[in-house]
Amino acid sequence: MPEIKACLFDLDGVIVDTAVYHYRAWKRLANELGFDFTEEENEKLKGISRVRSLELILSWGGVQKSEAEQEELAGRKNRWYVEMISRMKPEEVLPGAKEFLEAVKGAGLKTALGSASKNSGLILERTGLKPLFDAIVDGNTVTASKPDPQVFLKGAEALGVEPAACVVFEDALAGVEAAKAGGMKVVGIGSPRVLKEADLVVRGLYELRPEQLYDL
Ligand code: B16
Ligand code: MG
Repeated sequence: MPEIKACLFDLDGVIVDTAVYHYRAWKRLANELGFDFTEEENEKLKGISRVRSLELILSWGGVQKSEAEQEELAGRKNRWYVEMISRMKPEEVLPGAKEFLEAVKGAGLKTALGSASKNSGLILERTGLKPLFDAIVDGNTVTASKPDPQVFLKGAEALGVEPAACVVFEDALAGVEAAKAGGMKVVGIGSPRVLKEADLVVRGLYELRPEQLYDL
């Protein structure tokens, strides 16, 4: 087994908690369309692309829209979402995330972002984390969503590291499955009951030290 050389990070739920902003924007959209949207439903959208999220929300609300209308609705939601994330601050980085990124870089490992979001650039800029990533692969560069491994395979390729020498950090089941499908090690962030396939599950990056990555 090759030695670990790179870390690939999901964004929402691992580095920052943008789910709360997604929730507010989707709820406002659902309410405008005449139905409600719960936090439980929002949970099911973690790691899911914007287009697919809207399809699910419309089906839960029992509403049908044409493709052109869906494009307009997704755009409307995104404008509200961007308005909120434009005000994000470095203090919103999840506990231990910045320190862990600095520690893995200090240990000589490469880092990449592997996110479904098309807004990852803005989030990394607002939180001051951009310089800590050697490569960024996100919703703007991928054509297949998690659980397809494309986002992580592209990250490994951008770093010039073989997949087996990469560790992925993921909070969503689809993301853990994507990493496994790509032949990578995975640290799950969340509950071991949900993220069963992960090699190790922790509550947050604050619980981890780079040395632990060599024993996965
Ligand atoms: P956007 P991740 C995902 O981020 C979110 O978890 C998911 O809720 C969102 O729909 C998706 O990004 C797309 O985001 O609308 O900004 O393109 O967990 O893959 O970092
Ligand atoms: Mg996530």
